Amino acid sequence: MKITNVKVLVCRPGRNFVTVKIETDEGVYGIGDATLNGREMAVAAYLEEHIAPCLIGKDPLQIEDVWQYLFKGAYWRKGPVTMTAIGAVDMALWDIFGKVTNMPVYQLLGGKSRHGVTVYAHANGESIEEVLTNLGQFIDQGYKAVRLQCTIPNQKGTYGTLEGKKNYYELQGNRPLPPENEWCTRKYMNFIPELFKQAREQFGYDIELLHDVHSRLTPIEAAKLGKMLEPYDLMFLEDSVTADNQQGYAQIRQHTTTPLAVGEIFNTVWDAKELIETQSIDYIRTAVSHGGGITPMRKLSDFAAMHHVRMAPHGAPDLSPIATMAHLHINTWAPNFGIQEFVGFGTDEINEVFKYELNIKNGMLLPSEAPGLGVDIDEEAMKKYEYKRSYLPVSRLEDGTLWNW
Ligand code: CS2
Ligand code: MG
Repeated sequence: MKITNVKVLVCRPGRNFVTVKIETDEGVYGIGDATLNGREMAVAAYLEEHIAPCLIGKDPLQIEDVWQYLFKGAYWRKGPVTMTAIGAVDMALWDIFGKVTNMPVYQLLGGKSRHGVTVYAHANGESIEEVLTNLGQFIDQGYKAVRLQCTIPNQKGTYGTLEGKKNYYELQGNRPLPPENEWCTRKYMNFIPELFKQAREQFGYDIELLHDVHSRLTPIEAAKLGKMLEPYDLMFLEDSVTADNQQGYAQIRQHTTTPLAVGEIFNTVWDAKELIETQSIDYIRTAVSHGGGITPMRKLSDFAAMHHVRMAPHGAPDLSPIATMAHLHINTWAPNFGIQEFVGFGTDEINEVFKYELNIKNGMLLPSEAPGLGVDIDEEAMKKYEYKRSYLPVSRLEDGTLWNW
């Protein structure tokens, strides 16, 4: 079996997605998600110009060797652009492997470790009242875990919430230049414990609650927040600090028992090595697309399991349904699966382009039994939705200092 063609497809059904399609001489093809939010065309060019020519003629079932070839063979390792490109190719090859063997990818990884993948929903709002109304609705729908994000009073533009009551906070798509948000740590710290206090008062302790700080704090501030939130028993506090300096998490750890999660911008297992080895985190959030594919996710999962760290892959709307389905397979298999972020089912436009079936029951996604990843694309529909340059916001302190968004 040989790879005969590699297509790089860019489209914008409401937001930008980059998709790789790998075709073979036997008519079987595989697809992978190569979307890197706000830097889409860098990955598309990397794939088209630097990866595609090397794949023609290769055996698509030599998945490990192709992965090593693209990682080691480029000399320039790592980084989000490189690893997202490799990740998409790797996903597509696992998809082909599944189709050729007529098995779902979770089966090829080692089979089912569970009958369903528990997810957490997003309850966002411009006031505590609004967040709690949304939380109540998710509980009624059977969700077992919900992330809470609320607009911080007197602060312009808060992560995870959108004016105009849009649910998909990053689906705005059309941002010709990065919008700017404001950040004030004191306003945030003064407000956020109250959100969780009221959530627990109203809904009790059966529901798992989560929160994403989006890297806005320093380690000692994160330690303080973790302590303040201890009475409200979070499942995890996400990205309280950037992990560029992995030792920061050890510092947080010394002060609080609030479980910690990080990793959605990680590209390799090396980004998490110290965090995992020192057991400074509880959940690793690396995504299959940005982390180089299913092949390294499997290694990451095994490495994390040895250190009591569980998998909680990133699941924001900028991951296409292909990555969502790949996560579903990894999570069905991974013995140390923790939880999956889930922002809901795609919009009509997204579902016109990506063909997949997601079944949710009692807050759990059920494994897909289709061969391969269980997702397809409609290339004709993709043509209707042209790419438009778009950016994530940037963040500044009130005095103008550029901060982590
Ligand atoms: C986030 C993301 O889902 C999350 O936890 O942190 O929304 C993130 O901001 C985007 O995926 C960036 O593209
Ligand atoms: Mg996050």
